[in-house]
Amino acid sequence: MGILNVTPDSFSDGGSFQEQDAALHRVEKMLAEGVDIIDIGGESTRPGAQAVSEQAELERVVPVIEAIRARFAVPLSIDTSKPAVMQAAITAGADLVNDVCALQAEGALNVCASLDVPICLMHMQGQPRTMQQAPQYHDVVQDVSQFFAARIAACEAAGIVRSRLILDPGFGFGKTLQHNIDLLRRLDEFSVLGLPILVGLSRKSMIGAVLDHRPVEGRLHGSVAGAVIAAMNGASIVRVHDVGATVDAIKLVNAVANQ
Ligand code: 9MG
Repeated sequence: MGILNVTPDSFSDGGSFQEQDAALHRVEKMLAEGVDIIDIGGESTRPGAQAVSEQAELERVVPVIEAIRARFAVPLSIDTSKPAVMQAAITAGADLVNDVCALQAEGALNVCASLDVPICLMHMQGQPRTMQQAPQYHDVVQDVSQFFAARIAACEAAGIVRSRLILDPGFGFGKTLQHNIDLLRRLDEFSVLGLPILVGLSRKSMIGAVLDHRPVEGRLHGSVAGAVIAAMNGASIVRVHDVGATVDAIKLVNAVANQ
């Protein structure tokens, strides 16, 4: 899964021709590098990020989804927690909902029940603005598993069949470095839930922390290593910035796994 952030340039509030053109070029590059799914987001979920209004998010993502859909057949994922954005993005041609809030926003379960697409439920402790202040778990893998079980039950109660769900432990979302490492090492423990696992580690601060506080531009090799470990420990989807390097690495994982 390749990441496409649709955040405004300094001259507009989103949706300008230049931004759309840049997005299409990035999609072309990711396709040439072998991407399988493109995840489109109009609101940053980084620690401390500012919230974006529903209207602004719609204006950023919908024209980009329409433009990509008109030119390319690649599956598109919408990275949002807002029910109205989920609905509009799927109508515009997106194929999957990626929700870092696991459909906990008011109305999200009902909207998704009415949409016939897969949904990624991500675990987060706290809220993006404050989540890294003091994350605490009894046992991070057990606690995240319990969260998944509760969200799967909420989805089923709302009429979303289990087979539509993808689970994501949410690396960096209310986790210390040790929590992230424990999740990556023990990722295979989530396989008992019988659903595909999505992992996003690309360029995250846990990679920088392991590499002696390496800035984001220097995290390519660490990110690829993280994707390889995730794939070897059961991830079906890895969400990345650097598609070409990751595709090569995952081909090796698959060649060994399929022997
Ligand atoms: C939007 N976003 C940022 N990081 C992410 C992650 O790790 N997983 C998913 N599913 N989405 C993410």
